Parts: sequence; structure tokens; C-alpha cells
Amino acid sequence: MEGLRLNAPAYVKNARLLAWVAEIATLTEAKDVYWCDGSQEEYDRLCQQLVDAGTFKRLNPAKRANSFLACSDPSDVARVEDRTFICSEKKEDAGPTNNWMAPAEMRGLLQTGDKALFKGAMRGRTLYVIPFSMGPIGSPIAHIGVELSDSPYVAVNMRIMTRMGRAVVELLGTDGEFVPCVHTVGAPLADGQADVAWPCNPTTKYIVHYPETREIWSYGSGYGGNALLGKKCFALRIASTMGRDQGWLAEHMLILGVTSPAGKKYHVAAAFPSACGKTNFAMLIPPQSLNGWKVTTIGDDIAWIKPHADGRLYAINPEAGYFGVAPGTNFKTNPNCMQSLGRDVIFTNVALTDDGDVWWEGMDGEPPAHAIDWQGKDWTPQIAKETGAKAAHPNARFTVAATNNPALDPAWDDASGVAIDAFIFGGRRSTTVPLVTEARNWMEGVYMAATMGSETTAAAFGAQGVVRRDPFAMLPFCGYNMSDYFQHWLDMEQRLEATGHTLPKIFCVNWFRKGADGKFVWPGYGDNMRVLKWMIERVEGQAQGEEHFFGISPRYDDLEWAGLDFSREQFAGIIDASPAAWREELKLHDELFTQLAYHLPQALKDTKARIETHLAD
Ligand code: O2Y
Ligand code: MN
Repeated sequence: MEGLRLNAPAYVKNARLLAWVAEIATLTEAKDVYWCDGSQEEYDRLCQQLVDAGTFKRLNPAKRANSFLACSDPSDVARVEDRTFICSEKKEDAGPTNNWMAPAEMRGLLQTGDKALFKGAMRGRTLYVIPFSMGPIGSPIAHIGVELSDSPYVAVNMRIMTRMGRAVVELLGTDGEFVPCVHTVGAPLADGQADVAWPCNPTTKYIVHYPETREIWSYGSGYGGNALLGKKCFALRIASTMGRDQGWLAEHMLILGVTSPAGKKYHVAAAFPSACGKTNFAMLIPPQSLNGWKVTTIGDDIAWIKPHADGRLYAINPEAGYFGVAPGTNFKTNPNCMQSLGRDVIFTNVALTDDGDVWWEGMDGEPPAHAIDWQGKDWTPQIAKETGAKAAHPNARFTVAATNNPALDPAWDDASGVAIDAFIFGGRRSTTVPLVTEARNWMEGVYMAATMGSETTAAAFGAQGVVRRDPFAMLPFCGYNMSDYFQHWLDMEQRLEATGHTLPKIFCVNWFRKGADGKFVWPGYGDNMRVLKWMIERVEGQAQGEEHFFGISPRYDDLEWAGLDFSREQFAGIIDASPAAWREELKLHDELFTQLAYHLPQALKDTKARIETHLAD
């Protein structure tokens, strides 16, 4: 710490925190240290600093009050799964679905070796100390992290996405526990060197998790999940290992409140792979014809779920904001979201219109006659037609506080969380998987979730339309061996049953079946309320269904159709579970089970064998 002042405010009393900040400031040779207090004044000041540095453009206040646009380096636009590592002591504990490196080797690369990447990585930059709570401050379900980052863009985004600042440090007291998260954009500045608008390291990126010591180290990217370390890195990868060790669940799930016309309130947690419309589902508005039903948002991406002494599972949304995909968001797909985006938003990689507003592909109305695209180039509909150029990057994002959401559930910030009545697991499948199926028991539900998959839509994953298995929508986010994770879910049954309380029901959904014309058959969006209604009525023991070889699905007359022109034939085409298709499907489950053979629970193999026997019959 020679020559560098730690600048810690008097309210910082945690000796481990102070020593660690000093250690990282020394390692990274940061120019100075700034402790974020989380105040509005601080947020405004840092945003202005980002405007002055050219990272932010302030949007037209008459159109989007107190909102900003940042455009990233073209090399830094999304999470980097191939650069994401789980560094457990044993390779088997990371499992076959994670990149692994031995902790000592990774520490050599990042911290201790002669050319360790973090040595001097923050030269010329300020180290921001960002204390944050994942979940309501002081909640028994919440946990605390501290991110040390050389990016003010990260600091302001973390203020929206988490409960950030002084109150968290005060809760830590002298010896409170926190998950240390170190982040650098990996672009040190030499004396007098001018900075760029989006500093990052275009060639070297590492997103590293040490599950045993519960640490996160991120190098080289300033974008989203790579840099806002409370989200995927802490709330899923590290928290999933904490959940395994402590008997709870950290899940890639949205959380909904659903109120029935009788005024009874239920809570549902739903897992969908990335890019399957989670934020849209989380903010669903029921169709007019079902207007006795009300849906409210608790969370749109992540759920922390702990068993309670009353025998039920209680969930919180560990986040405080939404980091959603902008392209495709409009008043039809997600009116509540559009309303949330009117003010106090940070947009990243969308287009800038000539009147100082933002635009993205799929927004309502006519495209602008001219805009500046996310890479700073002129964009017109004509250019788009001729070259295919997108005004907004397909992974362009908005960062907005949950409190902007008109459908926010009154209990979203409750320290005790909400009791979960049902889990939903969904994939994106054009064939085979029915619109909705209820598992007949916990085991069957775990099997459905473990084998869920999605057809690839982006060239990034290679051939289009290939089914990529994504167990529990956790493939990129499970911080340990996926088969051990399955066992953890199976064990939850005994843990809960011991209390004598009814377990949450488990459902599997697929909004994405296609007809012979290649078009989606199910209207989705608000009409998903019809399926949700059936599920809630199943929870209540009201609705009927038909049993088949892997669960219970509704018949046409079991769903509410008022206000929707949807024929029996259309329904038959999306609810059927064809035995021939399922024989093929089970061969694909075989491939998954072969990949996950180490520690794969016997109960899953037995369930598969049972389905096969039914199909043979
Ligand atoms: O590309 C990124 O950095 C963001 S990924 C993301 C953001 C919000 C919610 N979910 C996801 C995801 O990939 O599941
Ligand atoms: Mn997600």
C-alpha cells in the first residue's frame, strides 16, 4: 500500500474487508480507492463522470429522463461461456459441463505468477469498492458480496441491480461474511495515456470462480454477466455451491405472484434457458377475458430458495433490478417492461435516434429514418435492407430498477421471501414437448427439469435447430457437478417431506411448438396466463387433466379459451406427446446421461427406464 491511501470511511469496521481491499489495491496497483456509499448523489456524479469520459451519452431528458446510453467495444458484447471457469480442487467437482482449471494453476495465471494478469491491471484507474447485498438487506435468505472493480460503469449498474452501499458495510460490522469479487477491465493506463470510451481487454478474458473459498475473479470484460459479479457469478455459480453445502437452492428462475379471482395469492418460480422470454413471462399481463387474474413480478431471472421451519420453500429475488434484452421488447411482448423503461435507465448497445432517444429492432412503430447504431455508424432502414446491419446489438441491454416496474409485487422486497406453490421448467422445442405437463411426483419433476433442452437459435452455438440440453436452465450457471446438483434437488424432497407439508408441484412447459408451416402455434405472452391458470387450479385441486406416460396434461376443455380463437386441432398439435417422437427423445436423454454419468443419481436412470417401459407398452 506504499503511497496509496485506502480512503476507507469511518463506518468501515470489518478487518477482513479492509485488509482485502488493501491487498487487491496493491496487487492491481490501482491509482486510488473509492468506497461506494450507494447514494443518489454518488450515482448522479458517477454517471456524469461517465458522460465526461465518453462512455455514456445522456439521452434527451424530455424522452427518457435521467437515462444514458453506453456502447461497448465490439469484442465485448455478451457473457463468455468458453472463458468461464469453475476452479474447484477436484475436476470432478466442477463436472463435465464446466471449464475447469486447478486453483493453484489459475491463481498463478491471475495473481501470483511473474506475468499474473491482475498484477498492475488497474494502473492509472480508480478501484471502486462496491459493497452489495443479494436480497433484502438483513434477510435470512440474503447474502453479502463486495466487488472491487476498476469500472465506474460497473459501479452504477451494480447500484441498480443490487442493494448497494453504506448500509451493507454497516451490516457487515466487524466480522460479517462476504463473498469477495474482484473485477478489472484488464486495460491498465500508462502515465498520460488517454482512456477509451469502453476499456476492456479485447483478447484476454477470464471469468473465474473458486467454489471452495467462495471467490470470484473476472478479467478483461466490462459487459453484463462478466462484470456485474453479483448476478450470474455470485447469485448462481457461487450461490449454487453455498446452497449445496447449506441445504438451499440458487436457481435461474423468475418468481411470480399470481392472484386468483377469489383473491387467493400463489407464488410460482419458473426456470427457462437464457433468451426464452423470462422477463416477458415475469411481467405478464393476463388477457382481458381472464381479468379476474393478476400477475405480479417478484423477480425476472434468479431465485434464492430456502426451506423454512414451516416446511415450505421460501424464495427471494436476490437482485434489485433487471438487466434485460432490449431487441424484441415492445408494447405487445412486454407492456410493463416498456413502461419501466421511461426513466432512470442505463441502455447498453442499443441505437441512438436523432432526437436523443433509443431504438432497437422490434420496438413498436416505424423504425427511425436515421439513427446511430451501437457501433457509432449511421444506420437507416435502407442500409439495414442492403447490408443486414442491426441498429442495436442482438444482446443489447437495459439496466433498470425493479421499482420502475408497474407490476412489481408488494412482497418483492420482503425479507422473509414468498412461499413457493409451484415450479415451472420450460425449454424451446418446436416438436415433441407438450405445451404443459404436470409431474406426478417430485422425482418425475426433477427428471423433466434435468432433461430439458432448447433448440439453438443463434449461430453462436453452431448449427441451428439442434437441441442443446440445458438441465434446470442451469447449464452455464451451476457452480458444481451437474449430477451432484440433481442429487441435491432429489434430496430436497426428503428434507421437505420430513416436515409433513405438501411439496410444490412441478410443471414442464413449452411455448414454442411449431406447425407444418414452421410458425409458432401458441400465441404466448399474455395468453400464457391460460396455462398458468390451469396450473394454479391444479395446485388448488380444482382443474382436471389427462394422465400420459410422463405426467398429466390438460385436455382442450380443461383450459380457459374465452377471448382466444384457438381450435381443438391447434391444441391437439401442441399438447400431444407422440410415443414415436419420445422414443427418439429418450435416446437424446441417453446422450446427456452418458455425459453426466459420474454421480448421476440412480433414481433418474430408474425414471427413464420406467418411461421407456410405458412407451414400449
Ligand atoms: O450477456 C450478458 O452478459 C447477460 S446474460 C443475462 C442477463 C440477464 C439475465 N439473464 C441472462 C442470461 O444469460 O441468462
Ligand atoms: Mn438469465
